[in-house]
Amino acid sequence: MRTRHRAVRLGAVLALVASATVTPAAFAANPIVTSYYTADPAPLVVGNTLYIYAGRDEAPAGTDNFVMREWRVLSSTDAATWTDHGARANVGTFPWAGADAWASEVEPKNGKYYWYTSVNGTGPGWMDIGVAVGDTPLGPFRDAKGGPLVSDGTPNSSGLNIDPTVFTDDDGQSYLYWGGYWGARAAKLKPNMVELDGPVTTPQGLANFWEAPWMFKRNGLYYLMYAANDTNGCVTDSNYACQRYATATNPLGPWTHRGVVLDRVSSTTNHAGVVQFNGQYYIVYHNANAPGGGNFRRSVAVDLLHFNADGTMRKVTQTTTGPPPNPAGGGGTNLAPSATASTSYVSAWESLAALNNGGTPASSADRSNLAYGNWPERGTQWVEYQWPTAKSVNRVATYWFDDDQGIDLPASCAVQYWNGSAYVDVPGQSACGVAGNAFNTTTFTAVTTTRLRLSITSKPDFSTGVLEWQAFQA
Ligand code: FUB
Repeated sequence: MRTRHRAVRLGAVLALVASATVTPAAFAANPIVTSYYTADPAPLVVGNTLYIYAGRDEAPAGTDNFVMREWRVLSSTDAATWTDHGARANVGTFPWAGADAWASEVEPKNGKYYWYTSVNGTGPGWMDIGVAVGDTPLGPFRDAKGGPLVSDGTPNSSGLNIDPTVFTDDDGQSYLYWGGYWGARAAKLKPNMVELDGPVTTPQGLANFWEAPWMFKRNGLYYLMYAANDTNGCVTDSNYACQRYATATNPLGPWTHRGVVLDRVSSTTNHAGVVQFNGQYYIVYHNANAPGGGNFRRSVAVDLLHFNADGTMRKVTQTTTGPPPNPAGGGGTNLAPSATASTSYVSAWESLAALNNGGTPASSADRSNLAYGNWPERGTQWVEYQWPTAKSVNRVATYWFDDDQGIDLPASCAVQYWNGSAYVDVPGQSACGVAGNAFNTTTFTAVTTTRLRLSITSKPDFSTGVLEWQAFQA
């Protein structure tokens, strides 16, 4: 990996290019773009939209160097289908830089969007951290500082000043993390987001850190995920890398290493980001899986990320299909909280209140917002919502409970409504999904009713359960 970056440095004399204007195009499945190469993805949720900021690999086939001159933006409203917004910044955005549009991340603050980038400055040293700013997630972006935020001249900077990740805590304090060549670094940012506030620190406890940090917070716990390339449970060939992660109770650590969350991918570099969108966690990363792909012709992929009840992350399953569409909660009003729930049966130690208490489960085993279960009943059971006045409903989203004991994911389900004299299936319903660890969305022709029912049929020898059931106004 060291050789790789050095080779890039020697070969990096790149022309500036202007942002291309690209007609938005739709993509789906993994990799999410196959018409050109994308790398170093950084996700960001703004409203109902999930953005991915990514570099573009332009290296011709057979080239053993990065050729990267621009940063691009993709967006989605369901984490499954993507729109290409083209290049929104490039090395020319920074008049003091000349090449190497490496990894970046966008952070919203002060009503603006700050795009922190790795870029090769023309001053002394090699890679720097630059920061551009724009008024919308799509820009236009302009240099926010007139020079690097971090360079080789910054006291205690990393051996390779790349891969910025910015995190803003609940108290409004923002932090910058970055680094490569085994040198992780962290610093507070001033409220203006373009100056470091205090000394650069060296995070403690990030076992085998190599590059590509990604910082986030979940349930009060801080997570720092990063690329490692050790051969002790990470990869068998140190030219490749995995994603390890550590947790802390303070944004500046000390950190406790928790394990590997993403195994090696098909490219030598491994760069990832984590985001919660519509109640579901996702990991975005890159690989070499697009046609003609390679270590310098990488492609961005998206997959589901699941947490265990103790806050640890489950290892990611890398797919070629990508996650199922997840528009749940993204648009539409969830009518469930205003409904009264009832059921054919609930176990005395479980709770019907789980259905509509607004929880966002981390996994199908996550009981932190209560769980509805009907053990030891089997066969077909139901849960139901009743409203005092009729509601028009055309979509539900169900997060199933699975305790790995007597309760398993169901064999099948159906959405029904009270038509005034009987319960009947809602018309035109899409498949009633029974996947674990995600919201299963079922759409149907709108019905106006006071009672909506979820009929659940168990697998033989198991009971069933639900962690959250959302019902959306048409
Ligand atoms: O894309 C260039 C560099 O490769 C990134 O900055 C690193 O994280 C690695 O992915």
